[in-house]
Amino acid sequence: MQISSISANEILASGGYPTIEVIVTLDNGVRGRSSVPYGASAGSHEATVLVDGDESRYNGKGVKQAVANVVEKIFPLIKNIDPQDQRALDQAMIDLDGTPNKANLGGNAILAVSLAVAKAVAKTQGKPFYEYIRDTYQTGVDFLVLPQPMVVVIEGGKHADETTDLQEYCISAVGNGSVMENVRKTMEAYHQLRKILKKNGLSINVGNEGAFAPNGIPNNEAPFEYIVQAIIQAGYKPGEDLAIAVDAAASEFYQDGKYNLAVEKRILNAAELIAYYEGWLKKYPIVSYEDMLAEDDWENWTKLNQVTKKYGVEHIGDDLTATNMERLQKAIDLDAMTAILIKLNQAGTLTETVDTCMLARKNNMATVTSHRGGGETNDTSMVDLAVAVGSRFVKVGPTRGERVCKYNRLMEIERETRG
Ligand code: 2PG
Ligand code: MG
Repeated sequence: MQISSISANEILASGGYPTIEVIVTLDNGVRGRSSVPYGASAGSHEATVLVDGDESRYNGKGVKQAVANVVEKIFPLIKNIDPQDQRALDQAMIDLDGTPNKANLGGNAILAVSLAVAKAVAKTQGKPFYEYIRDTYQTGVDFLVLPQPMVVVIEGGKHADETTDLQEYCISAVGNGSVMENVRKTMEAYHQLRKILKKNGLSINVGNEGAFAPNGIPNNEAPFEYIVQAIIQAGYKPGEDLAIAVDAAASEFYQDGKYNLAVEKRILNAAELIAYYEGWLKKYPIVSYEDMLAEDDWENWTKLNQVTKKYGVEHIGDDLTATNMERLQKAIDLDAMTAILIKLNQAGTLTETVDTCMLARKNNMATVTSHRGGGETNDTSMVDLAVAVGSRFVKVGPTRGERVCKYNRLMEIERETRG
C-alpha cells in the first residue's frame, strides 16, 4: 500500500483563525481527511503550531507555510513508507523535523498528516477509527467501558473576558453509566445553570468553548455554588450523579513566582493557593483538579498531589505534561499528579499521543482526552483516540457545532459498540 497523493489546505477553525486540513489519498483510492485544533492557553512545552507570522494575512496567523511543508517536504518523505506502518511514518516525520517541539515542519502540519493517513488506512481495513487505533498500538482496550463526558460549563481565564481567573469549571458524570444518559444529565444541569446565572444578575454569554462566561462574577468560588445548585435543580445529586471538575490553567495567572487572582484582587504564594484549593475540596463535590499550579512549578505539584489524594480527587496534568512522554515520566517520578490530560496537538503525532497514554496506563494513571480552547474543527479524532486508549473522560464544551460533534461521535460509538 502507498500514499498516492496529499492535499493540504488552510481552513478556518472555530476561533476564526486558520488551521490546516490534510486529505490523503491511498493508491487504492481511499481517502482520509483530518484537521487539527489549536489552544488559547497553550503551554510552552507543546508541539509548535507553525504560523506564518505574515502580518498582512490573518494577523500573522496564516498557516500557508505548514501547508507548503506538507506538500513539499512531508509528502516526498512518506510516499515510499507503507501507510499501514503508522509508527514508522510518524517517526520519519519526527526525524525530518529534527527539533524537540516540531518547530521546523510544524506540529500542526505533522499531526494533520499523521491522522489523515491513519484514517485512510482504517477505512481501507473497514474498521472504525477507534478500533484501528486500538489494534495498531495494541492498547488492549475492550470498549466495555467508554469515556464519560466532562462538560465545560463555565469558562474564564484566557477563554473569556472579565470573568474568573480559573479557566474552566466542568460538570462530569459520576460512574460508568450510559454515555447517552450522562450526556443528557450534564446538559440538563447546564441548562439549569443558565437560569441560575441569570438569577444572580450575570450574563449568559458564552466563551471560546461554548460554555457560559459570566462577566462580573464576584470570585473564583462562586461557580461552585452555581453548579451545585444547577445539578440539584436538574434533579440530580451532587457528587453521586454529577460532580465538578476544574481546570485552573494556572500558568496564565502565575507571575513572578506567585499566583495573581485578579478577580479577587489577591496575590497568593503556592502554599496559600494550595490551602485555598483545599478549602474547596472540603466544601464541594469535586472529582478532578487540573493545572491548578503553573506548568513548571514541579515542587508544588507534588505538594498539591498529597492534598488531592486525601480527598480521592484526580489531579490532572495538562500544561505540566503537555502529552509528552518525558514530562509524564518526570511527573510519575515526582509523584506530581494522578491523571493526564491528552491533546493530540500537544504531541503532534498519533504515535506519540498513544505512547503517552499507554505510559500513563502502565502507571495506573487515568487519561482525560481534551478539545482545544483556541480553535477547534469538526474533526472528531480525539473521541476515537479516547475510546481506543480507554480514557476516563473526554473534556469538551457544551454548545457550538465543533464541540457537540465530539459528544455526538461518542454517543455514536456507544451505539456501535453496544450493538
Ligand atoms: C485546557 C484547554 C482545553 P486550551 O487548558 O485544558 O479546554 O484549553 O486549548 O486553550 O489550552
Ligand atoms: Mg487545561
